[in-house]
Amino acid sequence: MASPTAPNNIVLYNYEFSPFGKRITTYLALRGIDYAVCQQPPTMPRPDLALLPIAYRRIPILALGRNIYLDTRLILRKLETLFPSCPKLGATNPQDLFVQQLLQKYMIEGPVFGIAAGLVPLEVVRDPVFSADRQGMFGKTWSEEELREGRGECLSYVRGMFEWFEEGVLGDGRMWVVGGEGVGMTDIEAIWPFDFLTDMHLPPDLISPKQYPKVYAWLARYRAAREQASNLVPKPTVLDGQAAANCILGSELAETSNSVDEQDPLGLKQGVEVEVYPADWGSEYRDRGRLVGLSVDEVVIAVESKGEGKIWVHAPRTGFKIKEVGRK
Ligand SMILES: N[C@@H](CCC(=O)N[C@@H](CS)C(=O)NCC(=O)O)C(=O)O
Repeated sequence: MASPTAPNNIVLYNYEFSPFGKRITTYLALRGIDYAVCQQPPTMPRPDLALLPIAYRRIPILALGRNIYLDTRLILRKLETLFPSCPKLGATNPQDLFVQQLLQKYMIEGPVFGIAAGLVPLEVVRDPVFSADRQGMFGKTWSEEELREGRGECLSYVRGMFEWFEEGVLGDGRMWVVGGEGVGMTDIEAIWPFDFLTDMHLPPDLISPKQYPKVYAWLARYRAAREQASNLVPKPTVLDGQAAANCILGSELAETSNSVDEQDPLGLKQGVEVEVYPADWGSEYRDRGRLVGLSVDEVVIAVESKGEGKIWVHAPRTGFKIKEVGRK
């Protein structure tokens, strides 16, 4: 039997209820880009990724050929430059693009996910495997008691976000954040915490379609568009870990640009051995390789994959640390 292949050479490592993963699956569906998915458990270990090998523990991760992209900010940026025959979703005029970029920074680089995660149902942290796995994430222990105590503060913050969108950008009755006929990248950047939060048990006397009809209607339009788009494209090809690794290691590098900015304040030279890891959480999971590329907004390292040649791992600069191995 022929070995399975990944449509468009894309393999997405994801788990179904990942709020970040949904940013990518929604984007791919809306653009009609076909891909393969390798489903991951919501907690460590993730042996499928060790086959590559990737140390980074967050989800999602996207492979395009032998290039592996970490973090949805970078994944969306890369995908937006590819597949020119599928209409792109990014804002096109400078003001809208700035709004899109600011929303991304606030929603991902700001406190939003940490606060939203503080509202997960208590059943979730009653699972000892889950709470042990997430120890230390956002400086929390993920005990039931801690979650109960923090709930009021998290709800106040989240209510403020609903209020802000209801009275602010959606206040004039528009359908989408920067206008237009359909979901744009700005909606993808802005909506995912609302999408995540409204799947949890928010108190209906505080946050519901009654208090925030415009936000809920926007979310309903977004979910309907996602559903409709998903029905128009083939279902993603599902690959197990070995098949996914075979597809990736059996392909070529899809991106080979490799310059290191000599002006970069870190003063790193091309070819030095570095570790790349998230700055906020999961920092003990470090990818190590030779520095291939460094720019204001991206770092690229070549990682040796046991007898299978090198893969390139790409990460955004913001939110990631780069350390030269052996340098004090
Ligand atoms: N900034 C990252 C955040 C990714 C992230 O924090 N993912 C979480 C939620 S889906 C996760 O992977 N949690 C599970 C884990 O760390 O193992 C992105 O945009 O991709």
